[in-house]
Order: sequence, then structure tokens, then C-alpha cells
Amino acid sequence: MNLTKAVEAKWNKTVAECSNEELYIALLEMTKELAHEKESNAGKKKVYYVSAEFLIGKLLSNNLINLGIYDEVKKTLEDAGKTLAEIEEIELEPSLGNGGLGRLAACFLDSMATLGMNGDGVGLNYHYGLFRQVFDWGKQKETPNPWITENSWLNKTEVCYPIDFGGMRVWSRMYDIDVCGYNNRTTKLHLFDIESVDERIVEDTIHFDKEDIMKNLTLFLYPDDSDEQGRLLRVYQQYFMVSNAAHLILDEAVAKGSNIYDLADYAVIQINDTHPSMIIPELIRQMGERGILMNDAIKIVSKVCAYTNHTILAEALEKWPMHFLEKAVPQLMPIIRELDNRIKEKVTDESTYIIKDGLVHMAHMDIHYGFSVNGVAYLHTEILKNTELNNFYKLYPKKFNNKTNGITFRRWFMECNPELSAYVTSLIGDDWKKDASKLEKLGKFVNDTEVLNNILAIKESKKEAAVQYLAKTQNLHLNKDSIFDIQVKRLHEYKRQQLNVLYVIHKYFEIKAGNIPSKPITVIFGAKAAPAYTIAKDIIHLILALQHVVNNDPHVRQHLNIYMVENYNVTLAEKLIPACDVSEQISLASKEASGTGNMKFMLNGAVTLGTMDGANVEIAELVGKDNIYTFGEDSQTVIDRYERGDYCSRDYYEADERLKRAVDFIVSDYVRRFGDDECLYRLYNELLNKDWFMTFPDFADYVETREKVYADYENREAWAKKMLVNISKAGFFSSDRTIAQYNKDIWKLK
Ligand code: 26V
Repeated sequence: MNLTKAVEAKWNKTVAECSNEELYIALLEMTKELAHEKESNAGKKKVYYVSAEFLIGKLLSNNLINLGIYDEVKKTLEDAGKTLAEIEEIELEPSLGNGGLGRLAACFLDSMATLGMNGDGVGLNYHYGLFRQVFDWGKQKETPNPWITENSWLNKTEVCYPIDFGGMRVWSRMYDIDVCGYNNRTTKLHLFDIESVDERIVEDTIHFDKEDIMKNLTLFLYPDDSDEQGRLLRVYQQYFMVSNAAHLILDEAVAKGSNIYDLADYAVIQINDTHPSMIIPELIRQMGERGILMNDAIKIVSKVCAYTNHTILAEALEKWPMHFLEKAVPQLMPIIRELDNRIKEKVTDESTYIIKDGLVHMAHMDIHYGFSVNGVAYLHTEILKNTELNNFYKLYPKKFNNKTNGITFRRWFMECNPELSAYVTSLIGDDWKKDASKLEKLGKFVNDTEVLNNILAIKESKKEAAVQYLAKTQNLHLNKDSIFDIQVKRLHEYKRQQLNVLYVIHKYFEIKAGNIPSKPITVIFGAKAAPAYTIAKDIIHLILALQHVVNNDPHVRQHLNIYMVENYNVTLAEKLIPACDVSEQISLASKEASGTGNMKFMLNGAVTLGTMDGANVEIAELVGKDNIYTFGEDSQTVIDRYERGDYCSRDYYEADERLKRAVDFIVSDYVRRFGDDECLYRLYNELLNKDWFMTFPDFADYVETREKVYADYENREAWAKKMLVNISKAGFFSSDRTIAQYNKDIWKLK
């Protein structure tokens, strides 16, 4: 089948005669059919990647690439005077994820299918996803992000299950999205929904009746949990997800011949962070319904479940009050108590108990009853073993393993940067597409002036494209002849957007004092803040206020600009990352489990300015010290300081004139003219009296290192070498490598 024929059959017109909308629908249907033809049931054992988030992004281009018809479709469209880019604009981006954890899940599905593995995703079909971020008078407002239309990638299935909550039964239905592997099989993302969901209970905010579970269950990802009803709703969602997953897993295994005692030969479940942890007691419960005794069920589950930890922030390790579970899922409580009692009988270390002080510690259940526990970057896993989860490591040293994260090069290179990926292919052939380590072959061009110039030229063209896109979609007008210095990721204090902001203020003063940078600098932020995370929202507010101050200052604006893009999502990431010169990865050392944006930037020829945290450590080792800029205190120093509990941010503030000047500026008349006093003073006080993520101790080193980055940027050839080395060493971060390691060490699919 080709597009011309598909269009003719669907609309009885030529491609040229169709509207973009009609072409989108024809392409969607054609792609679904081609994907369907590549569905396969091969493989006795299947991995189920259960996750509350799958940040899949738009799928049209991705699927065309993976089905091998991207170039052909693009040409057909262009011959008819159409562009794929415009057609793509019609597709709505689902926001079924929040950040790295959800995007990782999406990359993993792509890699599983690409490697031909029998592996599906299981999650929820949130109708409004996370939320759409809009800026309203310098503040983040949350609005629903509807994405399910008649023409979406969802395929309705006949799979439905009864799901029981305390005092209420609901019916689920499974919807599938095809996951096309690159020149390989199609697997599935199964998204469960509730038949009785009602979108009408939400108006133009994200507020709704949190207690009307029948109607609200699958409306939002991470509904506001600042009150008890919101937190309870999350428990209902999590149970709904895992109960459906357990039904599906047992049904599929039995259909393939499992007697359930041998479930581990048919299924392995990767528990993505703690949101799906209730799958452990739920599987035990469902096995009981199928006649299996508790003792046996516990043994079976313990051979099937593996847990990935994605964060060491204590507040993100979920602990549910027992009375929540008693209310929402009373049928699980006897099982959770039994699981806990068994631990209490054999383990003396109380810190590892599942139930403590009336709270159920979800991660503890995963670690005791899963057969594998993995961190997501070398440093992260070491910190888990030696610090955060040390008590568990002492109990089960063999369960712990590292799987450094990765990204799919199909989306994050071939799709978002066809110019650079085609150029790379022209230099070294295309075997890197199946084995990303082959990118190392680029190394031989490190002194080739023509190649270096071409890489620089492609970067310029991607900057220009991003400038046009932002002008068109956000009415932001960036200077394409400036250094693009970008920090895009969730807004969180540990990621330290506030440190970046303090630098911008510092630079603003320097320019005012006549220290003009040789090349203009454009600092770009993109980030959503959790709706109830006040300080994160204050940081957004400060950035938006500074956008006014800096970009309107007649002495500064031609040298320094700061922008915050609205509603940062996968689509925007695909535009910004290829355009980036300097990649800001400046989390407080020990706090960022891995980061995956860092890998995407590197692959697209940005140079990292970062702390020795998460996967930055591995990037630094791969590219060598000449090709990355690191600064700040190391993780051990930070861990020790937390341990001592003697950090006093005010001491640093008093001791450093430049830092004091930058911090004071937050509440200066200049900024307050564009900002809200309450937000600005709250942030100022937070930094001065707490600064829990220790921005001040790293400030001086950060300023000095960033100045060095900008100075080095001036030598274009030397900079292009850094770009080339970064691209050539990025192969390690292909999610194909990560998934191959998961399979070899954990899943063991044939
Ligand atoms: C975060 C939030 C924030 C919004 C409210 C609800 C909620 C629930 C859980 C979490 C935990 C997020 C964990 C996470 O996204 N971790 C990230 O995982 C990435 C993939 O492994 C990793 O690269 C990042 O470093 C890590 O922060």
C-alpha cells in the first residue's frame, strides 16, 4: 500500500486535492494497517512494562520512520505541494507522562519492538493527561489537555474486566496503541480505561469532583494530591491499573498453556517506580481466586516481579496510609499484612518493614518480593546500595543491579534531526541505526575541517528552524545568532533551575557594568511544575518576570535574553534539543537519578554544562574532560553535608558579593514591577533561609565554569570538535543497549 492509493481509497481524491486533515486521517489509517501486519505473537515469555506514565509524544513521523516509509511518504506529499510538518501539526500530543520516567517507558517500548522482543506496556488511558500549561500574567495555570479524538492512535479492544474497589465495582476496557519497532515487529501499549468515565465533570480548569470515582478515575495523570481526596484518587488509579494488568497477564499466560505455577516461564513484570507496586498483592489475590494457595502464590510472584527505582528523593518513595488502602482496596490489606508479617518474622532490621507507623511502604514490598532491584545510572545505583537502600542491599546484595538509562535514536536523532543523522550516515554508513556504538566511527573526522564546518552549519540550520517554530507557535522571537543555552525538564528544586536563574541575573549585572559577552546569549527554559508545588511555581514566576526585565532592557537585550517556553512537551523537545549549544544538567549532585535529556542533547551535538550527577558521570567518562564542563560539589560532599545537617545558605550569601547581589535582585523594584510580591518574597526567603538543594555552595564554580563555556564557544573549530566527540560517544546511551541489558540480566526472554 502507498499513500496515493490509500488517499484514493479513503477520499476518492488525489493527494494534492486533499486537505491536511484528510491526509492526516489517511496516513493514520494506513500506518495502523501496516503496523497491524507486523504484529507478532512470537515468544513464549513476555515482559510487561507496567507504568503510570508513557510519554509517547506524537506518533505519526515516528511510526513512518519505524515502518520504513518516511522518505517515500514525505516525497509523495512534497510532490503534491504538501508538507509532512504541517500535517503533523494536526496530531494532538497526549501528555500521558510527567517527565523522564514516562519518556523512558516510551523509549523502552520502541527498543523492545525494535529488538524483536515480546514485550508490551501496560498503563492507563488518561483522557486529559498531565495538564496543559498556560502562562497567565506570569504564572502557570493548568488546563486540561484533551487528546482523544475520533482519529487517535487508540484501538478499542474487546478486553474488559470487572474491577472491585471497597463497596464498588467498575468495568474496565482495554485500548491499544501499536508500537512499531524499527524494521521489526509491532508490539502493544495497553491503556486501560473505565467505561463510565465522564469528561464533562471537568471545566476549563483541572478541578473536578475528586470523590466521583466512577466518572473521574482516568481523567488525569497525577491529580492534585494536596488533599486527602486527591491522594485517595491516586490509590484508586494505581489499583485499577495493576488489577487490569494482573488479569491480562494471567489470562495471556494461561492462554499460552501456563498452569500459573510456571508463570515465570511466561511472564516477567517490570514495576516502573512504585506506582504499580500493588501488582504484587493483587497478583497473589487473583491467583487465590484461581485456586492457588497463598504460600505458592507468593513464591510465584517473587519470581515474576522486578522493580526499578527512579528517584532517591525520600518524598517520592510512596507510602500509603493503611486506612486509604482499607477504604479503596480492602481485599489487598490481608495480603499486604501477611507479606509484612513474613518479613517481620525473619528480618530484624525494622527499617525494612513494609508496614510501619500505619504506612505501607510500597518500595519495601517491591524489594522484598521482587527478584531484581535496579537503579538507572551507575552513580544512582551505587547511592542506592551504599546509602538510601543500604539496609536492603545488606539483605539481598544479589538483587541489586544497574541499568543505565537510554533513549531511542529513532525519535531523538533520526526524527528530530534528519539533517544531522543523514550527514552522519553519509560519513560512516548506516549500521549505527541498528548498533549505535558504531557512531564511534565518527571519531576519525575529529580533525577534518570540512566535516566540522558541516556540523556547525547543521546546528545553525536547526537553530533557525527552532526560532521560526517558536515565533509561529509561541510568539517568541529569539536571536538565531546567539548561543542557545537550554534547560528543559520538570521544574524541581533539586534540578536547580534557580541556580541557572541566579547566573542570568549575575550576567545581567555584568553586562550593565559594561562586560559585554563577545557573542549574544539566549537562555531558554521549559518546564511544568506540579500544580501543588508552590516554590516550583514561584521559580517559573521569577523566570517570566526576568523575561520582561532582561529582554526589555535597552542595554542588555542585544547581549542576553531569557525565555520560558510554554507547555514544554515532547514536540517542543524535538525542536529545541537539535538547536541547543549548551545543555544545562545542573542538579545537586546525588539527586538526579540519571537524566535522559542530557543524552538527547549530547547526541544532537550540544555540549554539557553539568554537575557530576546521574548519567552525567558516565557522559564525562565517555567524552573526556575536554568535551564536557563539570562544576560543583561531588555527591559524597553533598551526602555528608545532609548527614551533618549544618548547611546554612545565609553564610554563603553573606560571603559572596556577587551571589548576594543576584539573590537580592529577586525582590528588587525591577523584578517586582513585573512580578507578584508574595511569590518573589517567598522564593527569596526560601533561598536565604533554607536552600534545601544547596544552590549557593555551587554558585561561584558555576559562574566561572559557564564563563569558560562561553569563552570556548568562540573558537568555532575547537567547539565543533567537542560537538563531534559528543555525538560519536553517544552510542552507549541508545535505549537498545539498555533494553538488551534488561533482557540479559533480568527478563531473560529467548
Ligand atoms: C514524581 C511526581 C511529580 C508529580 C507528582 C507525582 C509524582 C510522582 C512520582 C514522581 C517520581 C518521578 C520519578 C522520576 O520521574 N524519575 C526520573 O526518572 C528518569 C528515568 O529513569 C531519570 O532519568 C530521572 O533522573 C528521574 O528524576
